[in-house]
Order: sequence, then structure tokens, then C-alpha cells
Amino acid sequence: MSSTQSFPSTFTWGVAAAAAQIEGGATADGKGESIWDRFARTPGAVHGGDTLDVACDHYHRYEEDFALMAKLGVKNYRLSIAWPRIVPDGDGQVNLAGLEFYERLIDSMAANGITPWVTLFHWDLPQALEDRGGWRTRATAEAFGRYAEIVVKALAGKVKNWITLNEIRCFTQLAYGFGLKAPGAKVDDATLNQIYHNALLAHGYGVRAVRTYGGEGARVGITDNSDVCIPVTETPADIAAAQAWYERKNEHLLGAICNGGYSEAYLKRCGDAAPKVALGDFDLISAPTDFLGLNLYTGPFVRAGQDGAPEEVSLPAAYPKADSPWLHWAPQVIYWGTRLPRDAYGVKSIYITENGCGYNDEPVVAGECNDLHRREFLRAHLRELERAIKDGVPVNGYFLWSFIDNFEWEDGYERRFGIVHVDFETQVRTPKLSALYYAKVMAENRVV
Ligand code: GBH
Repeated sequence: MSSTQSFPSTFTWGVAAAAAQIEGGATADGKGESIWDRFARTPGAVHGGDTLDVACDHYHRYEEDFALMAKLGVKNYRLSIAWPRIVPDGDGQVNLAGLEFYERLIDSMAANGITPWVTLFHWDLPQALEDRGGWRTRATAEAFGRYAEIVVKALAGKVKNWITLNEIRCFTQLAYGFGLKAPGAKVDDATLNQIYHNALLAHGYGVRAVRTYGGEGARVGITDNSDVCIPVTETPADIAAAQAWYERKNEHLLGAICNGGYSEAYLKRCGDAAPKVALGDFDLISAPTDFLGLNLYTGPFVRAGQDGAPEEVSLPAAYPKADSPWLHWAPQVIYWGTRLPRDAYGVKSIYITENGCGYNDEPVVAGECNDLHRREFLRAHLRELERAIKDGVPVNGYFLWSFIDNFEWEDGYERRFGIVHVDFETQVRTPKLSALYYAKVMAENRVV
């Protein structure tokens, strides 16, 4: 594909964000407490003691934000719904004011010509459920199923694209295994494996909710952050090593969903810590979906070792990174991150539901925000997207993370992922250089 070639005319371009990271309005109109509201108040948990209380105040400024999206030519927006706004204590009474808020919000998107892609769960679990065991319990997966039904029923007339969960790994392993994310727990292996299973089950309930109540034309998928790697050289041996690495790393999550169960090798490796699976669980978990969402940021480099087995190559100190220390430069993540799941599981439709980069301190000078570094990051990644499509990888859309600077979880507000700058004192929004660039890409449907 030459540099001037267009993407397919049906290609979906969009931007993404998540409720907890932008809305603020932490107690507005009957919203319940989320585990992130609580976690942010735990000393030392979040950089600078930052909270989600106000964030980008999107709860009160969504009209302004959608007008800006429209101005930049954004046609698709991936948002998430805050479970604690809809069911404040997780599985009890429904808060109609919460549902009405999202109805107004989505109407405002429609008025600006923007199609919603709704994620049902982007990490903001109601604290009341956590108090009763959270994702350690099957009851939380069931509560998610009920919440999903409530939302899908209410919004089926306005929303056609549904995503069940955002990044299982992050709200399970990083949250209950490593304690880095809310609720900041450190459980044993058996509990963690059960937590993974409960999350898979929640995905299954989410799919069922959309199939039952989504109405005509509704589509559903999960957004996964598969562990993705890049072959050091694009030779058969290194590619085979990358494939083996990929399948092993994802066997308990995306692999289990796509293969209809856990592999024997995985269960053997778990031993006594294997998850308990009830009859019929995988009928739910592995029910067909319409697309796979993937959040792709970076990944390790892998090559074939002596015996052909995969071996990671460590990053030297001088290797380029964004200011987010985990985010090293690896644009090929777009190519291999979509090709590996296609090759491993035969996935037929992929949407990149997030890709972006986090930097600190981007000042606005004379009304301009110069983030040429982010612009170059973006262009390099979009080139790899072109390459994937040219090689027949079925990528049908790309959502840039993120529309505006926002609450970057445990990094607070110091790390900026937006293509629109937010002054958190004044709430003034300023499109960065990268936003003006991305606007051209979307408008011309090609990498400019
Ligand atoms: C996504 O997660 C999220 O969906 C989104 O909400 C977030 O704002 C965005 O990306 C940017 O971070 O173990 O300390 O090395 C990205 C996935 C997975 C981010 C692992 C950082 C490394 C944490 N991530 N992670 S650490």
C-alpha cells in the first residue's frame, strides 16, 4: 500500500475514553462509590493523591466536548458507562437519573453526528460489590449480567455497538494480583485464577444481554489487552517463536474465550490452583461475538532461542520510551498485535479499541499545544495499520486513546494521553498538534 492509498471506505475511525477517567461528578445524581473513588483516597495509591472527583468535568461539559469532536471530524466515539451511576450498590436498586444521564449524553452525540461504541465495564466496580468479595465471587459476574441487561434494554434504541469488558488483565491481575490498581489487593494464585474465570463469565453474561435485548443490528465483542509481542526479525523462526509466546501468554483469557475452554496444559500448570468451572460456563463465555476489540500500546521483542523456543530480548537503557515507563516504542505492535490473534484463533473482525501514548507536561503556548512526539508516534502506528490491512489482517476500525487528557489511573493527572489538552485548573480544552493531524487522517481516510 503506497503512502497515499486510502483505507477501505468502510473503515471506522474514532477516539476513545472511559467514564471514570473523564466524567467527574463523583456523587452527582445518586451515583454510588466505585472502587476507584475509594482507591484514590488510599494514601500512596495514586500519584500526587489525585482523585476522580472532577476529572475533565465531562459530566457537565459533554455538550462542549461533543461539539469539539464534531469540529475535528470525529464520527465514532468509544465511551464507557459507569456501573455505579446505574446500580449504585452493584446489584440493588436502579438509579434512573444515571440512565437518563447517558440517554442525554448519547442524544448529544447523535446531534453531533457521532456514533457511540459503548463499553459496559471499564474498571469502575461499585465499591459495595467489592465489600462483598468483588471479582473473587461469582456473584459479581452475575451482578454484572443484570447491570448489562438494564443498560442494554434502556439504550438499545440508541446504541448498536457494545463492548462487554475493557482489559480483563488490568482489573484482575494488576488489581488483585499485583495491587497496582483498585482495589489494590494481593491474592493467592487459586483466587486469582478464579477471578479470571469470573471475569470471563461476566463477558459471557454481557454477550447474552446484548443478544437478548440489543435489538436489530446490535453487535457485541470484548476489548482485550492480549499480551502481544513482536518478532525480532520477520523470519519464519522468530515468527513461530512469537506465535508460541503469544498463545502461551493468552491461554487463560482470550485463548479460553476463543477455544471454548481452558487447555489441558494450562489446567496442569495451575495444578491445585485451577479455577472452578461450573457446567455450562463455557457455553456462555465462548458464545460467538461479532468482533474482537484490542487495546494495543507496546510489547516485548521475542526471538527463537537455541531450541526454537521463544525468548524475550531485554530493552537496553537507551531504548526509546514515552513518559509512561511501560510504554516503549514498538509501532509493529499494531501489525503483530492484530495478526497474532488472527493466526492463533481465526478471528474474523478486529477493531483496535485503543492505541496512543502518555507524556507529561504539554504546555499550551499562545493557544497552541505542540506534541510533535505524539504526532510521530501516531503516524508510525498508522503505517503499521496500513501494512496489516494490506496483508489481509481483518482490522475494521481504529480508536485513538484518548480524546482528552484525563485521569490516568494510578498515574493521576500527570500523564497525558489526550490529543486535546485539558487545563485541569480552568477546564479549558485545546486541540494539540496531534488532534489536527488525526483530523486530517480521518477526513482523508489515509495516512497523511
Ligand atoms: C489502557 O490500559 C486503559 O484501557 C486505559 O484506561 C488507559 O488510560 C490507557 O490504556 C493508558 O494507560 O505492571 O506497572 O508495568 C493500558 C494497558 C497495561 C497499561 C499494563 C500499563 C503496565 C503496568 N496497560 N500497564 S505495570
